[in-house]
Amino acid sequence: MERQSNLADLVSNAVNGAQVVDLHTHLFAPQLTGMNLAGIDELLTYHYLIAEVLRFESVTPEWLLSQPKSVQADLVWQSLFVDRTPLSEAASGVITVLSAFGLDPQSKNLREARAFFSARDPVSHLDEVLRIAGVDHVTMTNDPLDPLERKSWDEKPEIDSRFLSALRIDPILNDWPSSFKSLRSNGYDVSVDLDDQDVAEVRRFLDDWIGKMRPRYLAVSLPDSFSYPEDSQRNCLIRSAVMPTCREHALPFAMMIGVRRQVNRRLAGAGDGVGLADLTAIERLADDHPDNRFLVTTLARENLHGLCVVARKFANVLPFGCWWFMNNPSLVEDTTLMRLEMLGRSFVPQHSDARILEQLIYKWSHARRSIARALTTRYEALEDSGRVITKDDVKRDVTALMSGVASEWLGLTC
Ligand code: RAT
Ligand code: ZN
Repeated sequence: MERQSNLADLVSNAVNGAQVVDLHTHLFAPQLTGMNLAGIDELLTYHYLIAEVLRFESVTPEWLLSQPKSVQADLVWQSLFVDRTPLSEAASGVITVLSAFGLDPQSKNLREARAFFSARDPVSHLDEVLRIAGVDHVTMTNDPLDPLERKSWDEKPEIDSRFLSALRIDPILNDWPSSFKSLRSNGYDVSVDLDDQDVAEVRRFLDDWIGKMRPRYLAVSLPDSFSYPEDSQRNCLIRSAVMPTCREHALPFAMMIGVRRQVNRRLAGAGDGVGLADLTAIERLADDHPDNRFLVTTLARENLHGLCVVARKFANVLPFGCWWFMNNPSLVEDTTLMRLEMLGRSFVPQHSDARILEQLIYKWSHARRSIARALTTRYEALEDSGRVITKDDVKRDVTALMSGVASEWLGLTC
């Protein structure tokens, strides 16, 4: 069959023109003051780049991390962008951002970029970044045990409606013996034992913060060793506090599985690794809780196929994003193609995980390229089988993938 010669263009125009709902970032609404990161020094000291520069420079992590941000950024620029070609995904992302603002990506120093970013008005800069990135909604990661963040929420801010909240509960689920003390100091009558009364208090804590933050989901990142069922404090909390709370408030539970925290402590925020998880935990959890919905992503590439199989068995499991070490164009394309083949369009191909505002620009423009390529491959296979792909087919699928499915799971469409 003769192929519509412009199929690839049709798809890439549709994907590039689609507005995005970003399911997971580390950005904050402007009203949550003191938490927002932006500008060239932040971009260059992103923890992905800190790990990379330490592969080339003979400085110790302790020395590098003790320097002011501007010194760290100068070294990263010199090492990864001037002395070498910025080949890695994280480095090429900075090039995409500079180019988007008409800044010289070949510059020998950061003078021009620093002057540019420091002259920006924060309000119009935010608008422009969202416009260039084509992002409608940005989901934050909100930690009620972070003192700075708690203070902001307690002031009852009127949050910019483009920002959605997500209640992140890592410390509670991953380290109860320490986090119970934080809950106690916030007025919850809990003990290290985690008895019935403690669980009731955790539920009160979650209810209170759901009331304050109005989150779109509850979230946790989990180690590769995560297992369910299991006799552990984490599982007791998931079963007796998280599941009923999510049901009561009609919220999904997002699980990001496979991180091995601090495999190299000397690298601090850049020191986390990856491990292969056992996905029978998700099967059992989804089976035991048919009335709960689970947003799931895994960090190990080898887990992504298994996750598709789990999602085929459990409609209450939604695979999302190519998380962190998976966020590389080749892996995003590969993963998206596999998910299309196994799940149709019932998944969310990517989230940005942006920590620095301008990263939205590169994370989304790069993801769009990979998603468009994967979708084109699927359409070509369909055309080879005899189905004609129309402009309307493309628009409908692209809208679902870039915003529709995420909107539905985030409750934006009700
Ligand atoms: O991608 C990242 O920036 C990681 O450091 C993590 O923040 C990860 O995305 C997470 O949410 O735990
Ligand atoms: Zn993240």
